[in-house]
Amino acid sequence: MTDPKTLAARFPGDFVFGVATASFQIEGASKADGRKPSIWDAFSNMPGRVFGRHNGDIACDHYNRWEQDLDLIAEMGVSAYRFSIAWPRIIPEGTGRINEPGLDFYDKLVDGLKARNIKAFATLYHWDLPLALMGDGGWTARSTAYAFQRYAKVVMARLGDRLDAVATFNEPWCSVWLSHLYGVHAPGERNMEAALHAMHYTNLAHGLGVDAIRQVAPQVPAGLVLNAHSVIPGSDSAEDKAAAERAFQFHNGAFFGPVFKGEYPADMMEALGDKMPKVEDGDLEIISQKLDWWGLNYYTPMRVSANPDASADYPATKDAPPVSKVKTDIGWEVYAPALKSLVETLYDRYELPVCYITENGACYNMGLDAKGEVDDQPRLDYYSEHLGVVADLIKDGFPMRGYFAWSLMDNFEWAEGYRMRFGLVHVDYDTQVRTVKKSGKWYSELAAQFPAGNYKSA
Ligand code: IFM
Repeated sequence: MTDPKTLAARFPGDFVFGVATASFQIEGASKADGRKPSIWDAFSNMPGRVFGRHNGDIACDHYNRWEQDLDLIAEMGVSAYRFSIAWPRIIPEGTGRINEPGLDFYDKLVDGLKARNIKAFATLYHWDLPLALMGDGGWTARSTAYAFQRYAKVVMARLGDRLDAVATFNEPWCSVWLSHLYGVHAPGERNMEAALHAMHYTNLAHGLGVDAIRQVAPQVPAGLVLNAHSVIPGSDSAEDKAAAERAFQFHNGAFFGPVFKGEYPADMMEALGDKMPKVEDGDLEIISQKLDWWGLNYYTPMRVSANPDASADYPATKDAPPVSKVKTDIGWEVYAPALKSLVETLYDRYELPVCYITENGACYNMGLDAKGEVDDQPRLDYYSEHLGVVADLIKDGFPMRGYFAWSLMDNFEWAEGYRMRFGLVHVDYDTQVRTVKKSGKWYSELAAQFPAGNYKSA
């Protein structure tokens, strides 16, 4: 483990150290003040979709405890908070009526951050699509992209004067492939044609969202958060290397291509183009507007080998075995060098603006010990190792501007329910008591040193 002071010396004084959460994962109060169901309320209440049929009805009760939670961030000395806004609180049916009490909640939250001198990094979409939009096909419908644009305008008109940064989407890979192709996330579809429609309309919604931000609150730096995959071939064979390139195009190129190059990957389109929706004139220009920043969420590498099955869908790959023996409790390989090579590869292939690591962290499920403390040394080691890589990237000249730990506190881990814990802060779901873990204390010692004196502003 690295001493926080030694590590701090490797970051510029204006580097942003923050913590991250998302609305559905922490807020609870799913029926309060005019909120209507999202696709995750429906999905989590269906048998067999989420572990233990856990749902977001109460979660961390953050909707009622937000002041205490912001106090906790401030006490930890953390100076930035990345949170998401729940579309079903703002426009409960997705289109139509605007729900003022929903806007009031985020208004108070942002004021609360400002009062505590904490930077506000908002995400407009972290997967809680208003359920009513499924009537039109959800993300497989072009109309959802325009509904998102209107929602983005409404939010930015109300909060834009106080936000430090805004992202349109969190991890479109999850709300597209994991939700419409692999069936793991809401709405649980397994269909390539549907997934390709969701891909294009999500990309379009991102571009229309950027338009909305620039029209209503042009002073707020606009970005997009991507969980880019560090794709590593399972062997040196030509087949596995080709498989890794296909996987790169499918998992990364499907989003980075249109957003940062104004085009979909050619091989992918050759293989899957007949299942694509119509890409209308002007769509790619809307999608590829210049961004002020981008966010990288990184946890684990993706190792692939070629799938010899001739009938396998593009990208025709199989999982290859992990190299590192260290795994987190959710089963993800711990391998920090992949973060370094991922950033290098992405800056090599695309013209990218400045970067924030908008999520990084580890799942370990240890609870309170007899002394009422949580000794989560493996999480602390994970942070220490990955932050060392971020410092190396800075040393190598990459424009890394900040780092957000995922997550501030244990929360609803999607299909895994509450059994998987990513928090720096432990949550007792019976009592809602928050306990800062050993990793949280360590992170706080590091983060509290920022912003440091004499830093140059961006
Ligand atoms: O909990 C999620 C988060 O919502 C998005 N990024 C990955 C995290 C861990 O799975």
